[in-house]
Amino acid sequence: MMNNISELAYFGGEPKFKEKLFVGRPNIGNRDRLLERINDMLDRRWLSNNGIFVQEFEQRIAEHLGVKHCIAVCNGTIALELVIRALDLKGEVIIPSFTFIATAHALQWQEITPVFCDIDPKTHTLNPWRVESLITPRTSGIMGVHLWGQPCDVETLTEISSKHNLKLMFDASHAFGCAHKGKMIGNFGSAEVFSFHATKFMNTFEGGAIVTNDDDLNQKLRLMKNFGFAGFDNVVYLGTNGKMPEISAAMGLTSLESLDEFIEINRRNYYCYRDGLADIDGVSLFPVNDTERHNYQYIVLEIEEEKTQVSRDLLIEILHAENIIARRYFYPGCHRMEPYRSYFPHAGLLLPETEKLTQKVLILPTGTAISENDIHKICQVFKLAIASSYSQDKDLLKA
Ligand code: T4K
Repeated sequence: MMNNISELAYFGGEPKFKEKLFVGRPNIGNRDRLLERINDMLDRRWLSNNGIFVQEFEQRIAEHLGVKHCIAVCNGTIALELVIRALDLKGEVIIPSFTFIATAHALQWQEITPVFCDIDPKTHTLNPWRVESLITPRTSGIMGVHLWGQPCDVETLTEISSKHNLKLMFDASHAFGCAHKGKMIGNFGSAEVFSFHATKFMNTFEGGAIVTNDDDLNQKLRLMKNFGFAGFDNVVYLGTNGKMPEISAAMGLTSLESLDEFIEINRRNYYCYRDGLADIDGVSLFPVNDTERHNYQYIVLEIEEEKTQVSRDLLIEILHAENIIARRYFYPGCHRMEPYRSYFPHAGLLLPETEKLTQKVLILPTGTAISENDIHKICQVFKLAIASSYSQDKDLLKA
């Protein structure tokens, strides 16, 4: 138990962890099963191009989500780019700025303007009423992001998109295994996109998937992800290389077998953090709706500096000194990154909630690499850093 501020590594004490604790440490399922699959793949000498692991992976995902089609691809960014193109989006598409940069880049890469919309500070997702005010004659679609696995206001966004004849898609990169009103994420809009990057709750090393209930879109996407090939020597469509390799699908199939365990551990960690941080004024844990299925993949804190008397950024430095590599996702917001910062230098004026949130959010490590004991220690560091700000050590912390 630490009692004195001088015990913090930031002030010269011993770091609480010898090894770094990362946000996004991959979950690894049953290693033997994975190696068995890799051996099987090597024996069959089938490494890519719609192999049997990819086909099985697609089928399992579609079953798990109760969705008609799953198209496995090489990463989440390509998945977004493919859907944007297959839906024929152009001109302007409304998205949140409070997201990972890939959401915006997937549009700009195809010379479509991402129009940044503010978020609802309670849900951290698109504020649908603000969306409506940003629609222009150039708007072709809306892309919501189910940030941290928190579903967007799907119903209102669906209403707005139908009223204005716009396409609606979702970046569900964070939301594999989450549900909205009893229905799995993956069933909303024209299509939804998952990322299975190493840092995600369920990973395929690198990888992603598009899910849709639309047969025509499925056909189109399958052609597009394979250069437009519809059989040997027969290209019928403009395409790219978005294929998921077999080794990724082998990892995905193995991860799917451990999904319940990953959720259980993340859930345990979430509640352990919730209890450990409960009494700290000015620190709030982003709530998870326990009545729906959820993956608990992100431990999202909001730091109110007026109450903690320690800034979010100083807390991050204090944590890093202890080898707790906390992150500021998604600071400073897409609109403050290039090329958007140069294109739209005043975008922040329409994004007051985003601007506030990017100053407050702090993400802590979770997943199968983190134990309850680790979490107790992380919470102690938090408590000591914040409690000290009220004591005689205040000047030291502010220095
Ligand atoms: N849309 C949204 C909303 C997204 O969040 C993402 C990806 C995408 C779209 C695009 O999907 P992909 O094309 O990536 O499939 C990371 C991931 O690289 C990125 O995939 C993810 N979002 C984002 C939220 O997090 P960074 O910039 O934090 O990456 P990095 O290299 O700092 O890694 C994060 C942490 O994970 C580090 O602290 C170290 C740890 N780590 C990482 C890897 C790769 C490991 O411990 N082992 C590993 O193998 O973006």
